[in-house]
Amino acid sequence: MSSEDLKRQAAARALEAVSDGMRLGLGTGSTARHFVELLGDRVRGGLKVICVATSEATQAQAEGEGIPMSTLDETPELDLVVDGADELDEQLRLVKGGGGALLREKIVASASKRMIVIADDSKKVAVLGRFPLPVEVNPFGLEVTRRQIAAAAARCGCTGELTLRQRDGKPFVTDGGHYIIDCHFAVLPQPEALAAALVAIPGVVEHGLFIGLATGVVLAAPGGLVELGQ
Ligand code: ABF
Repeated sequence: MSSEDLKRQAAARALEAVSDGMRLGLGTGSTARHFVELLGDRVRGGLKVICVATSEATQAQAEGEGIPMSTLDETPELDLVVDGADELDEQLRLVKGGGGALLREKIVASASKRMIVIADDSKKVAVLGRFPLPVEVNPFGLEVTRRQIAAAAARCGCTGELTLRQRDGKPFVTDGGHYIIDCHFAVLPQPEALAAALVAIPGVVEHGLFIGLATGVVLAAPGGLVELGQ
């Protein structure tokens, strides 16, 4: 079974948690893309949902599927958000932001009663950090912020290269107009402490550590589905 097959299997399982009248957050990334496609099929079959996207890319995809869309201002309370992740551990702590949508993803997740993460089983790790931690930063004072991230991370036992994410030879710019610094720490020994230290930095807008937000995980492995939480 290919990686895409596994992602689709996880997405299909998460779709079983969706019922008529739900207010949904729609995630970003290739796994969430499968979920939006499958949700579109159900909507065309008569399922009644109202959805909020976590990125302009997902907004466009959902509109193309004919899924009724809203905004967080119109629909500030969601029943469920289904999203991908770059890494997750046994405690359902996540690293997200590889797709650059971490800020809206975290805002949408914070507005939702439940968050189901869908992924292939390669995303589950014993210790977070193998995936470079994305930190969304304001472009103003970038070098100051970069140094402050490095110092704060060092106080939390993290060291490694901090790289400004590029696209087509220019800094990658998020939907929110910010830059992303990818932190190659290899391991995150104290995720909670690191999360708190990063948000205290003035130039940091948000970071890719999602702690206490995921309520369930559906992992697809060649041997079948593994579900954690709810
Ligand atoms: C998004 O899903 C991002 O936060 C994360 O980087 C990505 C995972 O992408 P994929 O499902 O393509 O592996 O939520």
